[in-house]
Amino acid sequence: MMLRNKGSIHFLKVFKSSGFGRVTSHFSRRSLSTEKPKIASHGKSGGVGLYFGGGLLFGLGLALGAYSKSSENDKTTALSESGSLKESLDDSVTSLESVAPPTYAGPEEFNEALEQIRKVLGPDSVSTDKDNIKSVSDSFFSTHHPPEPETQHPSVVVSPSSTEEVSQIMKIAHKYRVPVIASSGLTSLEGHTMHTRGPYSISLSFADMDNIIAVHPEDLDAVVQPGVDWQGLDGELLSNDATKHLMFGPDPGIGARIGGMIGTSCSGTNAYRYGTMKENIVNVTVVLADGTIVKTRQRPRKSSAGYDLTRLFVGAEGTLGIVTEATIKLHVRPKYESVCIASFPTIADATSTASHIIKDGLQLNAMELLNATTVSFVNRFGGVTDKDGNHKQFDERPTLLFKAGGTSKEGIQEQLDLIRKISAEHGNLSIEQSNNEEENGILWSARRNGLWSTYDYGSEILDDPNDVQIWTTDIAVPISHLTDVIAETDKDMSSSGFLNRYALMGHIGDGNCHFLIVYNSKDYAKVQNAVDRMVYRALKFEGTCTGEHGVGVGKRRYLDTEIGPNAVALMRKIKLSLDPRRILNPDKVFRIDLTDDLDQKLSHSLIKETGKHCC
Ligand SMILES: Cc1cc2nc3c(=O)[nH]c(=O)nc-3n(C[C@H](O)[C@H](O)[C@H](O)COP(=O)(O)OP(=O)(O)OC[C@H]3O[C@@H](n4cnc5c(N)ncnc54)[C@H](O)[C@@H]3O)c2cc1C
Ligand SMILES: *[C@@H]1O[C@H](CO)[C@@H](O)[C@H](O)[C@H]1NC(C)=O
Ligand SMILES: *[C@@H]1O[C@H](CO)[C@@H](O)[C@H](O)[C@H]1NC(C)=O
Ligand SMILES: CC(=O)N[C@H]1CO[C@H](CO)[C@@H](O)[C@@H]1O
Repeated sequence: MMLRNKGSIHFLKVFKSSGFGRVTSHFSRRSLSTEKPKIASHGKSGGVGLYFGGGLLFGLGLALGAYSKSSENDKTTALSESGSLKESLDDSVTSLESVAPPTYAGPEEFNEALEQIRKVLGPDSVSTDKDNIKSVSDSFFSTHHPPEPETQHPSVVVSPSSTEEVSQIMKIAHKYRVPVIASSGLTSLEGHTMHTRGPYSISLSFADMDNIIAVHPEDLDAVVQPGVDWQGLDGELLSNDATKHLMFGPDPGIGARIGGMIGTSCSGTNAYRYGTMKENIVNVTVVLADGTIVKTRQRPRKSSAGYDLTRLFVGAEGTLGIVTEATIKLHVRPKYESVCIASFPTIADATSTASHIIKDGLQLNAMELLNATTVSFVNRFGGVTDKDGNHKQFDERPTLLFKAGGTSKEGIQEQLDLIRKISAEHGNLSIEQSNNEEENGILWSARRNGLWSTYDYGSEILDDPNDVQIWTTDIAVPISHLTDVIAETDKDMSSSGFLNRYALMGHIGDGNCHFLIVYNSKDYAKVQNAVDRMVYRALKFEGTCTGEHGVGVGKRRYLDTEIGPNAVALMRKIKLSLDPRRILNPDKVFRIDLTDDLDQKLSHSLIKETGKHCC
């Protein structure tokens, strides 16, 4: 690479071997039809534009780099060391200011791409059906909705059935610069699958890639396609004698599938015991932006062979590559499991009980916190019935739910006795335990029905019952700070007008909690401000803006504060290295375009439709 000194033109070698020659010529063609980027050239010569594609050399020797072009007409960014464009291609990180706005396919290129995809997949796997497109464009329970719904949707839903087909699709999308957004279960909550660059955009659906390819009981793993949903997987494992003693740990929203679960690095109530998605993936097959297929590693449970490419893709939200197969860890299902539910006078009593249990080293399978309001929403709307068919009423107090598991009933009873003892020391008001599977389900539904009950509650108390919005936030802090964060947030929320309009649910054993706020659209700004304060509070306590839901578009604004601008710029460097054309799920996790004003526009994003998508 050649780089001249300050004030002069940066000139970069084109990587011939990796198809960048094609890229360059295509780019020149495309750029003629693109709107004028807002970043001006500061280079002394003024005439030489340079497009920056990143330049990170990653473990497998992915051929990556930047390329240049030098035509007076090319209205793309010139990199220079003057003004705000101070970074060079040799820098270790990529600032937002140093990259030109991306350019994407217009209608003609899109149609050409689509024609080619149809040829590869056959017409049945390519749908332009209105309802199909609608179903992948937004969901009523998402915290964020496309601010420009008339354009921010895909024009097609493509459903591949193999890694090879995904690779073909990506080659074509790469060639024509078509944005591709993977969708699996579509239960993510932060606007993860928003087609910000629609309508000439592809929704890549994994509905047809839902096979369990192999289960290896002795190795405690399974190889699955991204369209496998976690409950379906559980059912399959249970239905076979050779595998019924096995389970998969992560348990996010009902309907979530492996591809999206990897995308968000989800967890759920089981993470306390079995870890998050990050700890439960052995290796993955991914298709990169240009169609390259990579297997991240072999199948042993541990390996120290090189960079951890597997985890590069877990939690990447479909921005770095498309997961087409995953080897997942299985665990031995507890032979016996019991659920126990205890109520307390205050949230602080409940959280100190939890801390006490952790300190004592009691290894439970799950430990969940519900606020009094959450329990009351479940009582009213959860529709839980006890074993005699009567409406089940839970004690409307701050509540802890526990799951204890083990190889013998005695072992479990020992754990339950300890829970009872510790709970009593912290002033428990009631405590109830299950005695069989059915009762497990009944008690656990207090947790499971939390979100939907809160939503239903919204339609009862809000001014406009036809405009129920739900803001599902997710913060995590070191366990010792959870009580303080909750208490401060509680005070803030009730004094800023949200009294009895929010529910609290916490994966307390992980220091992770969710506030679910119901509101009418007109109050958007008020909620956003309260959530901002909540997140910055969590950051102050050394926490994170998201413990498990991920960033999507909703939490991009907090990352700079949480991990620092350099860490974000490093993520951007990786993104641009793997996906130089920025076609994979654009605008998620962090900004890739200086001219992107999505954050301001999100406040206009509302949804009027009601009706449940799943469950
Ligand atoms: C009622 C309810 C309860 C929930 N509870 C929890 C909870 O307890 N814990 C929790 O963690 N989450 C929870 N969630 C959130 C949600 O279930 C998780 O984020 C889940 O991981 C999303 O999976 P999905 O298949 O629906 O992903 P999608 O929404 O389809 O996609 C999520 C992200 O992954 C990307 N993606 C999808 N497929 C692929 C692929 N093949 N390769 C690469 N990227 C891909 C997408 O582009 C997107 O960025 C809940 C949601 C709901 C509605
Ligand atoms: C994991 O590695 C094994 C062994 O190389 C391979 O057979 C398998 O296909 C890999 N799994 C994935 C999902 O890449
Ligand atoms: C704790 O719960 C148990 C069982 O419901 C109850 O008997 C006991 O009185 C409770 N403790 C207090 C302090 O209320
Ligand atoms: C943190 C939290 O959600 N607190 C609420 C718990 O429930 C009580 C009683 O309904 C509310 O007053 C709190 O604000």
